[in-house]
This record gives sequence, structure tokens and C-alpha cells, in this order.
Amino acid sequence: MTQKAVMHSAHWGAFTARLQGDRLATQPFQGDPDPSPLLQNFTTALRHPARVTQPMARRGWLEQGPGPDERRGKDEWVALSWDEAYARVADELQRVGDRYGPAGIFGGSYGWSSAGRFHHAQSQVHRFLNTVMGGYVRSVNSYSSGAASVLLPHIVGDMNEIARRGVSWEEIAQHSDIVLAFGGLALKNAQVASGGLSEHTERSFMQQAAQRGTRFISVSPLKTDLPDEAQGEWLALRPGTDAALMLGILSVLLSEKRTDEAFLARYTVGWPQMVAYLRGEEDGTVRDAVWAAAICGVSAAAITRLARQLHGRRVLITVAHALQRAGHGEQPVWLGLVLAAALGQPGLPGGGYTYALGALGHYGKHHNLVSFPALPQGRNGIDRLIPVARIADMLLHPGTQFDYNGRRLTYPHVRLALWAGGNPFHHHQDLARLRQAFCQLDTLIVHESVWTATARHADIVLPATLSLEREDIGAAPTDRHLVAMQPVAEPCGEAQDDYTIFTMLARRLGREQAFTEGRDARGWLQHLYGQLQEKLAAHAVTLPDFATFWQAGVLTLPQLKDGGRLINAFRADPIAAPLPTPSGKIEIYSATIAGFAYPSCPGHPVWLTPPQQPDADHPFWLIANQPATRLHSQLDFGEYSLSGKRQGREQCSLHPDDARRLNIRDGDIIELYNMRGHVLASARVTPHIMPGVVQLPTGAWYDPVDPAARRPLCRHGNPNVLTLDKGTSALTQGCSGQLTVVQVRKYQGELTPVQAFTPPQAVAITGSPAPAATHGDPS
Ligand SMILES: Nc1nc2c(c(=O)[nH]1)N[C@H]1C(S)=C(S)[C@@H](COP(=O)(O)OP(=O)(O)OC[C@H]3O[C@@H](n4cnc5c(=O)[nH]c(N)nc54)[C@H](O)[C@@H]3O)O[C@H]1N2
Ligand SMILES: Nc1nc2c(c(=O)[nH]1)N[C@H]1C(S)=C(S)[C@@H](COP(=O)(O)OP(=O)(O)OC[C@H]3O[C@@H](n4cnc5c(=O)[nH]c(N)nc54)[C@H](O)[C@@H]3O)O[C@H]1N2
Ligand SMILES: [Mo]
Repeated sequence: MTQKAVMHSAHWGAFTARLQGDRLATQPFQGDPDPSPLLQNFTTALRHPARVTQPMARRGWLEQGPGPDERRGKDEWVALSWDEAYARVADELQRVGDRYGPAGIFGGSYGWSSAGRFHHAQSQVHRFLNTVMGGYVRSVNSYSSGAASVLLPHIVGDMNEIARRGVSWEEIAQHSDIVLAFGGLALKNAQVASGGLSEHTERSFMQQAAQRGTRFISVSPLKTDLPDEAQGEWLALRPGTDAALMLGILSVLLSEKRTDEAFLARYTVGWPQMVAYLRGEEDGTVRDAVWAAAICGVSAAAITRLARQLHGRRVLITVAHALQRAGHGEQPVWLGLVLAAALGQPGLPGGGYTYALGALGHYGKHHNLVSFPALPQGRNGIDRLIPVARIADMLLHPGTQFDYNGRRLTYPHVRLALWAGGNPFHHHQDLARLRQAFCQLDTLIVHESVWTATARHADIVLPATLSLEREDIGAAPTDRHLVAMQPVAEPCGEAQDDYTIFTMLARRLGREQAFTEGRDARGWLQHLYGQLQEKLAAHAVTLPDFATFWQAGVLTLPQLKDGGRLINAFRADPIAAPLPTPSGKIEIYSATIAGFAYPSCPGHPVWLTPPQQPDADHPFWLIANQPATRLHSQLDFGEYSLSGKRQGREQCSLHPDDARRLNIRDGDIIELYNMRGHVLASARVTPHIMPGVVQLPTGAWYDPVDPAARRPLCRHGNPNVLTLDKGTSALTQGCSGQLTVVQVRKYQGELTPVQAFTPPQAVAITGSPAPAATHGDPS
């Protein structure tokens, strides 16, 4: 393949790339003012030993046929030719489809996959299952915002509207006096955006704002959640207690008559119920600053001071995704909005409420005039769904009912799961339980480029290309650059792109034309690009032809400037431009939510004790947040990701006082544990974390010493061994993986080397494996 530098794009930036032997040399896109170091993770990716190079099947599945099997994750592997792999997968899809219909197939297949919009793995999975199998059990919402995306439409409007079209960074730099950021505004997070991020601008906006005099206040257990550029202040609070702090601030505003009653009366419903709750009129508990201080660990004096400082200023309240990725995560999201309303700020330039600002590189940005067309998904013949993070519940308890957003749903009995572009052994909680859940399936098919723990738990692994090995187009609705993702290398081993894999399966199942519509990958790129041309032509914008775009590598698209922001129009005229809520106003009290009668989410926001609390056995809060050195688990073997580890293990931060008490020194191997399992990590002793809190980022590949153990030991540092697999509430059923409770000690046991990046070896078997009959299935 060519040695010429080609254009490409990843979720963390656009770049040019050139092969140098087996290594990839990258150069950030010249238009990017602050490129992400995550690009360095590509250097060794193409020919890394962790790549999947040929189709493989689990020996027990080959020999005994599909069926529930406890050996998943610790069985032997057998290499297959593509022909045999296609035949076996197609036969199994046929069997499950014939016997159980689409309700027997899970196509929820959550995950970020790659930036290219055509080879976007979920879209490919959905299109394949719809056009070839007639549909599938789907998943709704995300691990990012499971609670907020369900709550916000009830109380103010669609989450994307609030997050992506919320207050822009430009406005902040020009107008905000105070940015009160619950969960901070860590630059590590704004490095990435799904579909690509050609310009990293947060750092410079924060600098500009700080120079003009914006005060950034980061409320978080970690000091590092606010970058130095913001020149801000750190307000340390106990994890999971933001709702109490917000109530304390509201109570001070109320008692000192610093609430904007005119705004509350005109633009909101339910403030009287909130006032009654703050004053304890229902239950005798007064939620004042002293009450809040005892819960959140911020002094009553500091709470009072902060409330007074907020009054009369242009204040922007932001709430990070992280706060709602925890039990009762709805409450701080809701209360942040109430606080902004009580200060009378929503709809003012640089003021009000914005959700998840800084969590991703596409929040607080301008929108493109039109968005890049998505691959058509076809029609799903059934309507069976789970909230995405309820996957293990579904597999372990088919037929059981559960509550979700006012509905009572039943978990379907899924027999086969098809996963491409995601890593549940990265994203899900309580990994021993997840393994048990996957053991219930008849068959787990995984398309992967690398031997993740998910691939290792599969029955059939089909090797997928990296985006660097195929053509695609990178595009995001808030990125003005459209990027031609040009291939830089030949596929590794026998890897194929997901589209080719599905095309071949569709052919065997007699539905090739329905899936491909007669197009190859290049044909689809041209088709989608043609649709973009048409969309823009309607706005009298002419794009060059495809060949010119492909040759140039990058195209600049027209953007909307501040157009159509819901909240501004609402502020200007709440009658003419009501919010899309039942009352048309901000709902401090939601009659809809009250009508669901969930104890875990009453009609107005409240303080609820977290479902997990530190105790004598588990005295530490564990924060399992996003990693600074990679995107989730992607390219965890890359050079930049490895540079963040010590002795090959992930680093866990803890406070010097705690370290001293536990006789732990910086660099010691420590063990975090609770009733769900044990995790090793390298201790990083730092004053930039609250005492009583430890932090271990997500993303280290799961590396259990014994994959089948009831309480596994991960020697690499995957915190999801420890997190609790419980929905955020009956209303939202989101992921609650951000926080859990643990005990910590210096590790005394045997220290074996990390094996996560060493792929399994195929064994040779003689004779022809048994036909695909099921075992363990009485029917
Ligand atoms: N404890 C805890 N857990 C969390 C979180 C937390 O805060 N705490 N955060 C959660 C959040 S917000 C998220 S979004 C999730 C992220 O969870 P995921 O999105 O599942 O994580 P990734 O590591 O991005 O997984 C993407 C996988 O797709 C593969 N892949 C990439 N491109 C392709 C392709 O073209 N084809 C195929 N077949 N495969 C491809 C990659 O190799 C990788 O294994 O994690 C969640 N989990
Ligand atoms: N480098 C990098 N960036 C990423 C990602 C990645 O994997 N790597 N993932 C991306 C994705 S998919 C998403 S959804 C976003 C997620 O965005 P977030 O969920 O907001 O990101 P986190 O880093 O998990 O959490 C932000 C901070 O919240 C703080 N925090 C945790 N618990 C609490 C609490 O109870 N109260 C308060 N006040 N603060 C708390 C933690 O200290 C943490 O650093 O990040 C995106 N950005
Ligand atoms: Mo996410």
C-alpha cells in the first residue's frame, strides 16, 4: 500500500497518516489549534499482536453446538476459514430466526466503534438484522446519559437540544460571570467527539473567559476536573452528594430572598412544591445549609457564601454526565436546572443551565447547516426494547417485568447476540455478573479488530478491519470539516470490514440485495455524499463532486450561527415559544413523573440517600471515570495509553492521609475490593483528591486471573469488576457505574504479569465438529 500520507479521522481528531514499516506516523490536521495526544495510540495499532487476524470459534460451541455454556471466557479456540465461519454464523442465525423470530436476537450492540459514518458498526448491525432477519431486540439510550436523556424531556426539552445547542463556549467567553460546574470541565474529556473532532477549542475558550474575568468553580471530589487554563476554584464535595449541596444553595437563596420570583412565576411550574420541600413542610426535615453540609462535606459557611456570590451575577450552571451515571442520578441533573431558574438565568447570554458542557468536544459548539446523512437502518419488524444498561438483567431474567419511564416492560428471552463496535467488558458493571449473563446465551457473535475481553467471551469472533484499513467519511453535526478517511494500510491478516462480513452473511441467507441495494462500500460513500449535496443544494450551497472531495481529503461545510435555540426563544416569549414539556414551561414539579409514583423519583427533585454508601467494610468511594489517555478501552495497548500505566498496570489515585494510614507508598501495587471482586492497580498518592475517595479510570482491558471466579481478580485495573449493576432509578434505568464503594489495601498476593494484550492461541482439533444442534435446551 501507498507510502504517501493520507487524510484520516478518529473520534479524537483529524490527521494525516503515513506507514513507516509497521508503525504509523501521524500528523494532526493543520486546522486543529490544540490536537489531542490520543493520536499517539495509533503508532503501534496496525500490526499489534492483540489484533484478531482470522475467524475463530470457541471449541465447546463448535463441538457441542449452541446453548448456554459456563465455559465462555475460558475455553479453547479453533481457527476457521472465512467460508466455514460464514456458513456456521449463517446457519445459526437461520436456526434462531426460524425458531424464535427477531425476539430471539439481541442487536442492541452498544459501543462507540469508529468515526467513519458508513462503516459505523451499530448502523451496520441494525441494517443487517432489519433487512435480513426481520428485526431484533433493540436497546435505547446510552451509557453516557441514561438518566438525563430520559429525565430532561419531561422537565425542559430534548437532551441534545440542552447539551448540543446549549450555551456556547463563545458566549461563555463573552458573557458569563460565574461558571459553576458540577463535575468540573476536564479538558481530557473534551478531546473526543463521536464522528470526529477536527478542532479542539475548549482550552482557548477557557483561557479567554478567565482573562475577561469569568470565575470557574469546579464542584468535584477531584481537583484535576478543572484545567489550570480556567484559573478557577475547586470546591471538594463527597461523591454522590451534589443534590444535597444544590438544595443547600437553594435554601440560602430562598431564606435571604435572593430568588428571582418573577422568573420562577413566568417560566416555571412547581416552585411552591420545591419551597415546601426545602422548608420541610411535608416531613419536618429542613433542607438548609447546615443540613446540606453534613451530607456533602462542604461547610455551611461555604455554601452560604457561594449562594450569595451567585446572586445578581450572570451565572451558568453545568452538570456533568458523571453525576447522573450513579444511583438517583436524575436528582442533580434536575436540581441544576432548578438552581439556574431560581437565579433567573435561563435564556440569558452566557447564563442559565447547560447539560454536560465539556464532557465531549461537540457540546457548546455551532451546528452545521445540515447534517451528514446516516446509513438507512431499514425497518425493525418488532418493538422489543431494553434500556441499554439492563443487558445482564435481561439475559439473567427473561420473562421478568421491570419499570421504565412510566411503562412496565418484560425482558425478552434472547438466544443470540450479535456485537460489533462495542466492548461490554469495558462498559458494563459487575463483570462477573455480566459473564454469567453471557453464559445464558445460545450464541454470542462478536466482530472485533482486537482481542478484547468481549471477544474472548464470544463463541465466534470475526476479525474486523480498523478504520485505517478501509475507506470512510468522518462527520459530526458540530464539526465544520467533512473528512475523507482514506485507507493507509492493507487489512491485518484476514480482517474484513463489517459491511463485507454482513454482505457475505446476507448472501448466504438469500437477502444480499435487500442489504446492499447493489452498492459496494465506495458506492455507499458516493451515495451518502450525493445526499449531502442534495440537502445543501436546498440551501443554495454547492459542494464539489465526490472525486474532488476525495482528492482534497477535507471539505469545509457551512454552519448555523446561534440559530434556533429553544431556551432563548422561550425566554423572549414563553407563550409563542413554549418548551416541549406538558406545561410548556420548565418543570420544577412534573405531574407526569409524579403520576408514575416511583419512590426512586418523585414529582420534584429531592435528596435521596445513594443506594451504596461507604461503611466499615467498604470505607472508600471509588470514582470510575473516563480515562485521560485513551477513548474508553480503545487502543489500550497504544503508546499513550501505556504511558499512563505503571509496571503495565492502571494507576489509582488516593489522598496522602489515606495512603499513610494504610501504609501505602506511591507506586505500590494496591488491591481494591468489595463483594463483587478484586482489582489491582499502581498507587498514585496525590493531594488532588478528597480523603476517603479513590479514583481508578475506566478502560484497562479486563484481565481476570480466573475468568470463571465468582469474585474475580483483575490484575490490570478494570474498575467495572467492582461497580454495581443496578439501574439509576425506575424512571430511567441508566448505567450507574461512575461510583461504588470499596476497601483498599497494599497487595500481598502473588503478582502475575498482565496478559490482557496477549491473544489466545488456536488449538488444532481433529475430525469434523458436531452439527449445530443446541445443547442444554430442552425444546
Ligand atoms: N464504571 C464505568 N463504566 C462506564 C463508564 C463510566 O463512567 N464508569 N462510562 C460509560 C460510557 S459513558 C460509555 S460511552 C461506555 C463506552 O463503552 P464502549 O463504547 O463499548 O467502549 P469502547 O472501548 O469505545 O468500545 C468500542 C469497541 O469497538 C471496537 N471497534 C472500533 N471500530 C470498530 C469497527 O469498525 N468494527 C468493529 N467490529 N469493532 C470496532 C473497538 O476495538 C472497541 O473494542 O462505557 C461506559 N462504562
Ligand atoms: N479522554 C477521554 N475523554 C472522554 C471519554 C474517554 O473515554 N476518554 N469518553 C467520552 C464519553 S463517551 C463521555 S459520555 C463523556 C463522559 O463525561 P463525564 O461522565 O462527565 O466524564 P467523567 O470523566 O466520567 O466524569 C467527570 C468528572 O466528574 C467527577 N465526578 C464523579 N462523581 C462525581 C460526583 O458525584 N459529584 C461531582 N460533583 N463530580 C463527580 C469525576 O471526578 C470525573 O472526573 O466523556 C467523553 N470524553
Ligand atoms: Mo459515553
